[in-house]
Amino acid sequence: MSKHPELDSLRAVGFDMAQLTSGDLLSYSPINGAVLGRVATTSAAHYERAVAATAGAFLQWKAVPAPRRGELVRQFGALVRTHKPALAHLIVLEVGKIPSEAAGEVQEVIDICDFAVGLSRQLHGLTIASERVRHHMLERWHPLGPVAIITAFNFPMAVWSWNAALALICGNPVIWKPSEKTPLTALALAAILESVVRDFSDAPTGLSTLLIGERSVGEWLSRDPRIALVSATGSTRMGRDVAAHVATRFGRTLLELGGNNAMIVAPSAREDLAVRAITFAAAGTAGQRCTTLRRLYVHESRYSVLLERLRAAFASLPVGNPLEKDVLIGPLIDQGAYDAMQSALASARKAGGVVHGGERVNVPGNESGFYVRPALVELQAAIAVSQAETFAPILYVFSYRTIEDAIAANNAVTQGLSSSLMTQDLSEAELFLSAEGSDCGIANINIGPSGAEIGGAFGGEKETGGGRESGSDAWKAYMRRQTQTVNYSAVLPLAQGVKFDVG
Ligand code: UN1
Repeated sequence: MSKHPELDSLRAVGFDMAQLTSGDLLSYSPINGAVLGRVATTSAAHYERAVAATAGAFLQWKAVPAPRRGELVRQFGALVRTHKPALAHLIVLEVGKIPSEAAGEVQEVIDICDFAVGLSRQLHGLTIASERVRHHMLERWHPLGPVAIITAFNFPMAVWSWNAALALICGNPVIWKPSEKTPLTALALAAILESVVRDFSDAPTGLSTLLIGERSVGEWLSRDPRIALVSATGSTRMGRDVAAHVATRFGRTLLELGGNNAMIVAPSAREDLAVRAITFAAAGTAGQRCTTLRRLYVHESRYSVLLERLRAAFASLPVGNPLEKDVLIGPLIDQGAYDAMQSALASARKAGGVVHGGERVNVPGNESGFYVRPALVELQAAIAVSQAETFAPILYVFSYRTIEDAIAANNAVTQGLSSSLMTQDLSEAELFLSAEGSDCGIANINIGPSGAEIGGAFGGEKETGGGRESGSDAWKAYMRRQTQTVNYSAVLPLAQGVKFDVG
């Protein structure tokens, strides 16, 4: 009997957790610290073989018509639908998300596949008027080359799929280096894609590769001139290293790094909406989304009432084992996350902040898990820890007087991922969304900063890295642009009226 019968369906695609009993990398469940599996990490020799195969796969895959490439992604998405409950369960086990959020993450995978299938018939270029007689100009998009995808533990499936679904329909093979904290979710999802690739007549071997390993694997990929694009999600520190290595070889990067997302609650904000939006965005996913709400600016006229309601809401949040009914806040990923949270709270206290919550919560039977009560920290002004991203549920709360001050505070951090404003005032909303408003990649009105849909481009400015993944025209990052000029006349006029007559 399997210990997790919910996962049994995945055996059909070759994923069997019961067989993952040897290897140098251990996967722990944050729920109770139990070892879920042991997997082997990639050696340098294996890396060499894998990247050589990927480079070979590119030569074949780029010649396959894009709608046919879309068909592969359609089949993959269909299998993910079939296995959605099992995949979500695996996310609960390996990341500690509550089932509803884990299912939502798998839904993102399905949604981006649907999006990519449609896109495979819409990789539109341009026609451009030529200044020369009987000439025409075109702009076309061609496959780029092997795409490496480095992902973080907190969205162990969705972020890979945003990149992989687009990269594949754009004609590129994909190489995935998942977080060393979540190898099993990666193995399961990669097994599904591999099962589709195996049966797909025009898919070359090496189209999809999984490389399990530590930081060194990410560094090999960043330095490897055979990798056309490195798409990396994680800390700003990691992104800085990746960007530097890739830049020295003139490769491309797509970076989705740290966020420090804010919300402004204006005088006209609907209070119930604000409380729900804040609580989900700050405390949901145990504060471990890139888009998590970390700073709250409340108009001084609303401050004391809203703070009381938030204190009550945070104090009553059900924290516990995500496999148990009605739990909304699961564990932090590991002790490192817990220590970082406690050290940020200690710094805040030292700087005069008033901390509500934030303590460890004992969950009987799961004493090795790091469960915490989400924290509210009242501050008079920004301090070092409120300017940094701590990947834990800490919400720094400030009051403000004018919307201009609040927007300036929203923008006064080095990160620029997501932002939001709760208001019923049209002028404030428009100001926030204007060029004088939020400087982030994502700006929302009357919803929190997290929980983006796949249809929009996802990513942020400044130290968030500038990359855009997922919807809109993010696909262009996975292709190379070619400007073409065709002369169908019998003469050779030169552009700009240049004369160069020979013979
Ligand atoms: C992330 O945390 O890296 O917008 C991704 C959201 C999710 C994706 C988050 N759709 O919160």
